[in-house]
Amino acid sequence: RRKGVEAMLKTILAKKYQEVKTAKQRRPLPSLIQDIKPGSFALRKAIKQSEWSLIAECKLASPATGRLCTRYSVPELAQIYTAHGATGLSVLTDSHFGGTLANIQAVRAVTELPILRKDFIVDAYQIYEARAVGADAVLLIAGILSDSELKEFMAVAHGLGMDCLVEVHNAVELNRVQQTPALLVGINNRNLKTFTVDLTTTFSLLPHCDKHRIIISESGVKTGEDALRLKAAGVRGTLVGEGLVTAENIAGKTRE
Ligand code: IGP
Repeated sequence: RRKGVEAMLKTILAKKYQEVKTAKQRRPLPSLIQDIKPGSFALRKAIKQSEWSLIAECKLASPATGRLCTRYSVPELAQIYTAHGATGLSVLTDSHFGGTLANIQAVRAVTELPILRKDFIVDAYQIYEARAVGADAVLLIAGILSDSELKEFMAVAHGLGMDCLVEVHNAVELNRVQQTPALLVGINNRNLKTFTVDLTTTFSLLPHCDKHRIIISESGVKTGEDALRLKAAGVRGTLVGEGLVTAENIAGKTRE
């Protein structure tokens, strides 16, 4: 099983390089840039303003579980999250998670909340693409990027007025990220190579985080109680997908 899941990540990344290549041919960067108005770091502002943040994820499916939500569309989820107090929204744009880039535009049309493009960013082009459709931030996954890529992509995003949520899963990745200007650091409780989820990932890495970084705990948060434990440990917020989209009462769960 382990091999199978690792192969999945490789498959996703291989497809991603192909998609970026095609997108660049269809719309070269100089043309894409003409459409871009810089952002204003909306995600960090929203997180700094709240004592506790919920980044609510519009997640219809995942490779680990298949279909998660059939009751609502992505913009419908965004509307529910917005009406019930989310700080920001994460919109998956990778096809293996039921996502498309157009979902960002659709969400932008129904909410003023900051939007994070959740994808496997492997090329700076995807950051411009994200801003062109109205995203305020991108996810950068330390485990799939080199140090120089991390720094380059952060500089591109910051130049566009966008925030980066820089995702780590272990101490080695955390140390690498803490050599960069990353302000928003996401501790992913899910191992992307095995899909196993354990909140102790956050509790064990937290003491090693610089005081000035804003720490968000990602994945596997299911209950208000989980959130309270994370908050008590010093985390500034959480990023939740499955726990929200599979809740019987999504609005109630968002408020919780
Ligand atoms: C959300 P969960 O367990 O609440 O559905 O997890 C989010 O953290 C997860 O979707 C995620 C992800 C990623 C998806 C974390 N890192 C990288 C795709 C790519």
